Amino acid sequence: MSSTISVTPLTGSIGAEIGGVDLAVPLSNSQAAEVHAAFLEHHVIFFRDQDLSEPDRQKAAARLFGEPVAIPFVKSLADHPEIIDIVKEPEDVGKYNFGGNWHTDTTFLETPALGALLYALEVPSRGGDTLFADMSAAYDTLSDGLKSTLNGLRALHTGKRSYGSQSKFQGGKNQSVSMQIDATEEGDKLVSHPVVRTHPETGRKSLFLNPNYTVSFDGWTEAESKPLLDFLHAHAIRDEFICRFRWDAGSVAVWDNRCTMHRAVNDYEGMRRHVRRVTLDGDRPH
Ligand SMILES: O=C(O)CCC(=O)C(=O)O
Ligand SMILES: [Fe+2]
Repeated sequence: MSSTISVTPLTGSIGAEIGGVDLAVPLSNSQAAEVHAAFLEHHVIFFRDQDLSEPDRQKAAARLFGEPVAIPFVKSLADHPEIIDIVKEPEDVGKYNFGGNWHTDTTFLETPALGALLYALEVPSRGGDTLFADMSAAYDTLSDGLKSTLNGLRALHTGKRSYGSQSKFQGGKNQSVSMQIDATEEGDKLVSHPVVRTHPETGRKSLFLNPNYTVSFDGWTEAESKPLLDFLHAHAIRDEFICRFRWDAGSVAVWDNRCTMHRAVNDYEGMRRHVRRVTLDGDRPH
């Protein structure tokens, strides 16, 4: 079968830019299959010069990868519970930057997101890049001894520092001008996930931990957990496992949240950035 799309890897491990695709119209079956295969192989894929400013079009594009789903705590678009606007205004200087710490989305839920499709409507003239880390490369490069230890462990995840009683948003504080985050007691819930997760579509193993939401290994104290969690978090963001995406208006990123972390770089104080996310429904990690 001759290929109609181009796939240009960004690094030796993670990320590829896809060309020859217009996400605003339905893809042929073979194009959709090639795009999906690139998503699974590269863990995060990027498209340029797209027009998904119509929310229904963005959701239709996201359905190439999974089923759009609403997420708790962050205010969604009116009429589109599966879409959130992520906005930093020029006057949001010094405020919390959404997604600004290394994380995997919604691991505080029993069924964390499969992934997300992020579309850029407005970007600063420089800065505001997003970093992505390959958690299967991070797992593969551990020693056999540590791998076998981690395969027997589970970890506890919670949204309490972002969306619960320890949230900096409690009482409406620290909100950026154009976003609304509702921190509640619901955010304090703890959920347990395996530390090593097997990808349901590729069968590949990856580390499933992140510094934002993982608080301890299940059955260990936080103090006992911290040294090993710190080691794993530092290991996971080694240069070799990371790519960095420079956005333009019209750029799209789609990440596989089952085997990656990401982080929004906060280096554009005084400028506006507006990206829009469709979150995809995930399954229970195994
Ligand atoms: O704004 C970004 O680049 C990413 C923000 C984020 O963490 C997310 O959309 O899940
Ligand atoms: Fe995120």
